[in-house]
Amino acid sequence: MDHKILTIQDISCVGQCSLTVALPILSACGLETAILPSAVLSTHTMFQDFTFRDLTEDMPKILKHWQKEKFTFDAIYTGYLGSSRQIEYVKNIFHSVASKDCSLIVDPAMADNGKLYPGFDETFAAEMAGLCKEADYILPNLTESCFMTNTEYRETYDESYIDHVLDHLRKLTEATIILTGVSYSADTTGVVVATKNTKEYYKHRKSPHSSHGTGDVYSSAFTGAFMRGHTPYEAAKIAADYTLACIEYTAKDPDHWYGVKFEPLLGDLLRSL
Ligand code: PXL
Repeated sequence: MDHKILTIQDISCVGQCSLTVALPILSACGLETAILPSAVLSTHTMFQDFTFRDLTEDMPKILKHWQKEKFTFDAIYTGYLGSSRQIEYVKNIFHSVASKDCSLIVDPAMADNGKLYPGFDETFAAEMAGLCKEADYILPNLTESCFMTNTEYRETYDESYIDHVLDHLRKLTEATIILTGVSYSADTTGVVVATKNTKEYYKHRKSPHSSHGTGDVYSSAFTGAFMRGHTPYEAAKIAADYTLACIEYTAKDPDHWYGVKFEPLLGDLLRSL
């Protein structure tokens, strides 16, 4: 039977992030994808003067209709959420429309480079930690991990620091942890995939360029590969290779600062599945 996914995150109309990334990637992976927009923004929040329409009020009504139709989903993948109250609704949605073996995949998209995105505070980070507690798979970067576990954020570190962060995350949740952007040397970075008593590291080349929205490309590709039957580690590796290729492709156009050009490389992602 084909898998059905529900993804819950915002629509940033312009900016190559959240739903405008997740939907094309998951669809290209051959997965039927339903969406629940958490908010509609004119652009993502790295632009000045963006508009923001919060769709929290619509969520219970949408859920009620879906329950009447008896819709269920085999995975629920959440990204950027607009408010603390939305996190409560997302928990509710998960309990109401999850199929028997549904995976809850949470990307706590709220922070990077040691800082929370505009509009978020530590209370929101604590609520997001509550959602990660209920998840089966979480995809935080190091900044998000530190905010959710009240751990000191470091720019440079060694493996013992990462083990310390992982221990805090393991106390927070029983989910499989996919910790992104773990870099032990200037020209390499990678992803750690950890469970209660396992830890694997996939190391790859580090691009000197950073692009906005790479986390969304990564989490969407991970979800696509995982739902196509790959193990979490294989899916983490497929997503890392694809994201790196997208960053390097985007870097060829130095004026393109606001997002990742993931579209021309979708064919490569499909061939790796
Ligand atoms: O890429 C994460 C993201 C998603 N949605 C919105 C954002 C961001 C990051 O800044 O602003 C609205």
